[in-house]
Amino acid sequence: MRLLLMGPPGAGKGTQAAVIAERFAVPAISTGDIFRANVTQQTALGVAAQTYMDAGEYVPDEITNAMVAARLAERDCAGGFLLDGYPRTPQQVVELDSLLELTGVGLDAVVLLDADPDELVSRLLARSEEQGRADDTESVIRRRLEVYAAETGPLADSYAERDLLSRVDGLGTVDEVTERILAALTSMSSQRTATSAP
Ligand code: B4P
Repeated sequence: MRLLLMGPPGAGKGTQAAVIAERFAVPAISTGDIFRANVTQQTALGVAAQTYMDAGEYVPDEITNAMVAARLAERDCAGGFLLDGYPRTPQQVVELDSLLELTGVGLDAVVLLDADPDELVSRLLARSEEQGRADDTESVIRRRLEVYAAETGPLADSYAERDLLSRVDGLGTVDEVTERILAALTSMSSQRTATSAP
């Protein structure tokens, strides 16, 4: 299973990625988590990423793409992976396509999780009380939502044109959303089987 999980900040990508990846026994790869781990350890990558993250901006493509290429080359990704929060820009889509082309495999599905902006803001503010993440202040959250709408939202169309996209409502309990994602993946897989049947 090679799966992408997309969606605005707060839609529940990180939460669902852990559950869905476990279900399919593939690694969940969150670019946000990798950046945060590097920021905590103050590596060169973390130092380069921190200013962008704290402001709610995307880390530049060349940094992000190199990091993902290195991660996908690790042995645990050979049988599949779930990418959470990557790609987020057109250049990242191009990079991922060429990485997959090199290995001769394609994506199985792209799940777009969505929820209305008020719900997104309130979830992230609740998280800021629990975890104190530097980018979960209200002004930075609003900026992250703007950046998502301008740069990442439109990418869904290109995956829809390739018949890879499934839109899933991110409102409801975590279990309800998980069930919706699994149902969407099953439905996409049966449609493909029906289409490819002689
Ligand atoms: P991320 O860590 O990916 O941050 P995010 O978009 O806010 O998603 P996150 O996974 O944290 O939130 P989620 O929706 O799961 O990225 C952080 C930063 O890293 C970016 O702003 C950027 O600077 C940089 N970055 C990352 N990837 C990049 C890339 N590809 N290119 C460039 N820069 C990149 O969940 C949010 C909250 O909702 C959680 O607290 C959760 O508990 C709660 N929640 C989840 N499901 C719920 C439900 N059903 N009901 C109620 N609450 C729920």
